[in-house]
Amino acid sequence: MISHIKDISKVKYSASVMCLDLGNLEREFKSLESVGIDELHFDIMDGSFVPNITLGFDFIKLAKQVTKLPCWAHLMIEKPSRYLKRLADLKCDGIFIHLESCLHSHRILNQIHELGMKSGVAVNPMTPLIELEYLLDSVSRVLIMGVEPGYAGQKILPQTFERVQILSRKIEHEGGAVKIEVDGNINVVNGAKLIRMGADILVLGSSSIFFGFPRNYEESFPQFKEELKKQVNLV
Ligand code: S6P
Ligand code: MG
Repeated sequence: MISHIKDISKVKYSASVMCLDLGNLEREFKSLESVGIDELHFDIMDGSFVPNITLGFDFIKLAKQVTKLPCWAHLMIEKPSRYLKRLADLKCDGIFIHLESCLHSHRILNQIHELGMKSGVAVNPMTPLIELEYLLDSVSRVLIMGVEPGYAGQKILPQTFERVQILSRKIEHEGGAVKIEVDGNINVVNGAKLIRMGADILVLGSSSIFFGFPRNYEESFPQFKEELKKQVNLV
């Protein structure tokens, strides 16, 4: 595997809120903040763009009340422009829109910026990367989906690694500042390969630290990072 490693100490970790213990959310948010998670990732699904329905705005509202963690909304919905203002009012920090859900993505990205938020574009595993061609100057991040969106607990699709590598090289070649975030089945082995391919931010879900009750992030998060560090040098 041709490596394109970035400094692992600069990798950021975003917690997938749909994988938290939803019955104890306030405690969960505070606990993730105290162990040093970098930010929260809210999967918002409408049952139409994806077959599942998950988190709504009140989850972001609660997170903003009880933590200082940055909140990113991953909008897996039709017509995402309907909800940008609502998210801005909640002080959501960033929004991912799906390339596949927007006919006029540039306009929507501008609206997100005008509302004072950061923007990202999410791409499904089967969408050719060439479709990002004219958007890289307009976003802070690209969210590469390692799985088809809709559910936690899926297996990463093998092309994800190459896709991250191609995108990372392109960004570097063009001197861009866009960050690459990856979402879906981030375990130690996949996470390490993705870091080597050029990932900057990893979305953590059921494959990494969100298992068992009660959750024990004091133990699982440092352990995950430690194992990841070792694995990065092995793959
Ligand atoms: C999937 C969603 C993701 C999942 C995350 C779960 O539609 O966008 O953010 O919540 O992938 O992680 P895992 O480790 O269960 O795949
Ligand atoms: Mg997501």
